[in-house]
Amino acid sequence: MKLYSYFRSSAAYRVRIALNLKGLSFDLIPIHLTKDGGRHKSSAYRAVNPQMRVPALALSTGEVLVQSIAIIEYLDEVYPAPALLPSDPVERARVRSIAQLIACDIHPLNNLATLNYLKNELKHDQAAVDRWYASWIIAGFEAVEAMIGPGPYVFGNAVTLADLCLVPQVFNARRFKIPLEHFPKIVSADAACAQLPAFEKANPENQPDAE
Ligand SMILES: N[C@@H](CCC(=O)N[C@@H](CS)C(=O)NCC(=O)O)C(=O)O
Repeated sequence: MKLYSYFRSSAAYRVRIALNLKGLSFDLIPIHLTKDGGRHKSSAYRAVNPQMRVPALALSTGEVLVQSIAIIEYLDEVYPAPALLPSDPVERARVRSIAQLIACDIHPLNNLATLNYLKNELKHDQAAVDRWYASWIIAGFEAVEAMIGPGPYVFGNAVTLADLCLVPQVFNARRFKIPLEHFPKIVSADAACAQLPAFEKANPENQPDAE
């Protein structure tokens, strides 16, 4: 398999964790999101993913999957161990609700394209963009903190899709210096995940394209 990735992309980070947890080897193809005006906008990459975003996962059959959650659920179906979704339907829905809260309600508002639009099209200054960024993280994390269990991971003793979404979002929050002291359960789940080699290996700082 080939993973089109960018070291700082939190959506690609989710997929890197899933591949590592499942012990799958893959070739990492870095797609720089800012050099040359964004290499994800090249015609070569557009042929891989018409949405021109990372991640994309090219399977050994040549088929290409996009959208991190769809990719992770595909991996979970084809390589079921360790399971990333609980078998109980209510628990599964709870795991997916945290994953979607992060992937659908926080991340798109803070994505590179959104931040660039605020700056370049709407002419907001960096301070206003930073306020925008922080406000969506904080609103989202307040909900996550209220919804998750005492740990060690987001939903108890097993790592789930929810952890795969939370850890990259915490990494981003720290990068943008968002105070996390009001989110002790989030910080503790993130710390528990950090102990696992699959998460450590997927960390942006440990990627071949890290800067
Ligand atoms: N919902 C998508 C989000 C993908 C996405 O937005 N990726 C970002 C990096 S985290 C990207 O490629 N951004 C390029 C841009 O904003 O122009 C997923 O989960 O895969």
